[in-house]
Amino acid sequence: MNRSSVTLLLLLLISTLVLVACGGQATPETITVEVTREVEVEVVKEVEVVKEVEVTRVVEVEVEAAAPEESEAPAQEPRELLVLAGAGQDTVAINAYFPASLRVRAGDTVTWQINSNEPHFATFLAGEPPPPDPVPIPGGGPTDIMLSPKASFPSKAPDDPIETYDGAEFRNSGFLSDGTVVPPGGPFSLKFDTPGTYQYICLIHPTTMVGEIIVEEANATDMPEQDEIDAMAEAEMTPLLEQAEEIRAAAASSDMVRSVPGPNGTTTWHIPAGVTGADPRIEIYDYFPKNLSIKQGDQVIWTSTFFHQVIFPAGQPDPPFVVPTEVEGQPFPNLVVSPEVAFPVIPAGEFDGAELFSSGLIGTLGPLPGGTTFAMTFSEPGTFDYVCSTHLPLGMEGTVTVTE
Ligand SMILES: [Cu+2]
Repeated sequence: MNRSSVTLLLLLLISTLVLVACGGQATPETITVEVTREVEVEVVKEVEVVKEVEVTRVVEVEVEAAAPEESEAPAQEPRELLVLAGAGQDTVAINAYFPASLRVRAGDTVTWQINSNEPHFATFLAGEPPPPDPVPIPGGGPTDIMLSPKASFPSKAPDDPIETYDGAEFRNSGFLSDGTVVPPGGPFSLKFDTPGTYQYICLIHPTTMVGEIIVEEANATDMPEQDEIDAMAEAEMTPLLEQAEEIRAAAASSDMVRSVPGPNGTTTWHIPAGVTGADPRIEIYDYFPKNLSIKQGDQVIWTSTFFHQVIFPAGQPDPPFVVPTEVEGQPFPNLVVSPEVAFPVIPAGEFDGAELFSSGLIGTLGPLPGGTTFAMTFSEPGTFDYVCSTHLPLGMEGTVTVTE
């Protein structure tokens, strides 16, 4: 018999004695209530003590049974892991990270390295909206714009140690570039010390180029090593590159040239400036067709899917996309966008080959100064070259041949 049972019995005995002693007199009810209360309080107290003992015992059993190897295992040696940014060369751009999702341990460092002619970013926004890009040049006129410094350059100062990311503060690679489109930049490294899932984006391809780093405990086992990570990257990349070649071949087919009758017996021709695959991570940065033959008086309409231009330099040098411009007291240059690349230049109603025509920036990335399409009517015979200044280094150029 335990303590509470003894106490209960004892107190019940007392209450019985009291009741007996009181007999059928006028006051027994009051006395009974008082005694009963005392009984209840005592019992509850004692039962609680017993329960506590039982709970303690259960916990002890669980701790012994779990034998928690995982939580007591020592932290693993921190590792340095590599993720590739992009794939494809020349006009083929596969805008994705390889692998797109990576599991690491707290303490590991991840490095992003460019793997395509098209540049990319690896940007951890920490809840911020993406920085606007391009932006006005401070103190400049209405056509003075530059690429966003916040986007273009690393969040880390050159001499600072590698940054850590735990979801609290903006971290950015700046341009990861092999130097084809914009000045060389990267690679970019970031250390992860706090378990969690962290998403990141490419600021140039924000809708399709999204990656994640899943950070597990520092002592987690069964994590992919670099050779497995490379195999995952390869398995994700190969089918996209194959599809891209098919898309490029299909878009370049002469069956795909589109035209409709225009006014006064002329023809209106349609040229895609850039093609996006059914998988939107695949972009072909080219004009389809690259070389078009038309008649005097015909119109051509270009439609941009991404971020391009149609620039007929008319004998002038091709305007560069960006001109890095040093600024006194500023550690990085302003990446000034050539005005005739950024904004439409339409000096006449029809193009005769004498003056530069430009669509400015056209496409779906943004609201862009030139909108999404650009139309030109050709009044003189000749063969006229045109370029996308941004993607000319990838091979984005075309010709329009006008006959009488
Ligand atoms: Cu382009």
